[in-house]
Amino acid sequence: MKRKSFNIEGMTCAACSRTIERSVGRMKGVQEISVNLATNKMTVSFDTEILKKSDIIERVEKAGFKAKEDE
Ligand code: 9UX
Repeated sequence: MKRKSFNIEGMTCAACSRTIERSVGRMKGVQEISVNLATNKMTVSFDTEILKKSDIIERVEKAGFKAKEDE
């Protein structure tokens, strides 16, 4: 299990952050997710044997937002 932070672009309301939480939260291998609308941060705990960071980023982008890994 790994915990990673991402920067999200394109969120303008609380429904946006909930959309991402729901969408990423449904992915197999995701244990915990939270999205902070105010800071544009997403934190995800996930099983590295099932998911890669790029899978998560892809999912966010399919939902209509931009995601970048935080350094
Ligand atoms: Mo409401 Mo957030 O349309 O994009 S969900 S602003």
